[in-house]
Amino acid sequence: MKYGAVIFDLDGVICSTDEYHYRAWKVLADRLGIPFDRERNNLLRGVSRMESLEIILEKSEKRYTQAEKESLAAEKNELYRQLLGNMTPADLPEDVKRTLDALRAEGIPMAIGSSSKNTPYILERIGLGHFFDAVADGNMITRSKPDPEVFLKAAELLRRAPEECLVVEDARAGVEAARRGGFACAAIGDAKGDPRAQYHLEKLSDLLNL
Ligand code: B16
Ligand code: MG
Repeated sequence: MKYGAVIFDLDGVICSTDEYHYRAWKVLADRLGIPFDRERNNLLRGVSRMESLEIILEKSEKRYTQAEKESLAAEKNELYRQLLGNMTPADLPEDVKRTLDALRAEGIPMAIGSSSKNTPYILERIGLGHFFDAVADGNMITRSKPDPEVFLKAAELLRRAPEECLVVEDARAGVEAARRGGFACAAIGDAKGDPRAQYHLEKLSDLLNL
């Protein structure tokens, strides 16, 4: 690994909670009669809960008040947390575990940079509650990706400059956030083909060849 530190996105990179976000939003959208599918769900990757709701409501004919929106976002989060509650360390994919262990053995500092306010709970569920050297998440920022704030916070906590760090992202908004913050980026999953990323990973362990 030629970088001095690695900052991982959480949903869709470390674990498949992106699937749970989709399922929870889908229940809500169906209840409201709003068209929503997996392709539209990709627009929500890396963006905050309220911004995700706004994107979903773009397809609604009804106008919602701020209080109604807050209640809808809370309803989705409740559904999402029920799904998270079933997660165990077995939900940490073997390839991810092997990659994290190999980077740890190399002595590479590692952080999480996630827009999710549920980050501490997810890390605890999958057995990584104490693994990372730093965690920057949706509770610590005011602007979500594509703003670089969460990655800059993670780098600051690691005491590394952006150019020393590699960001790993599955969201197009996250790839853009890395670029704006001056970070190199390895894209995976939905963002894999994004030309703004320097590296394109089939699987997380491809990081070990960089
Ligand atoms: P929460 P990441 C992001 O996490 C998700 O990709 C995005 O879909 C979600 O809306 C956002 O977290 C906020 O999540 O509702 O749990 O606060 O990809 O940046 O790890
Ligand atoms: Mg993600």
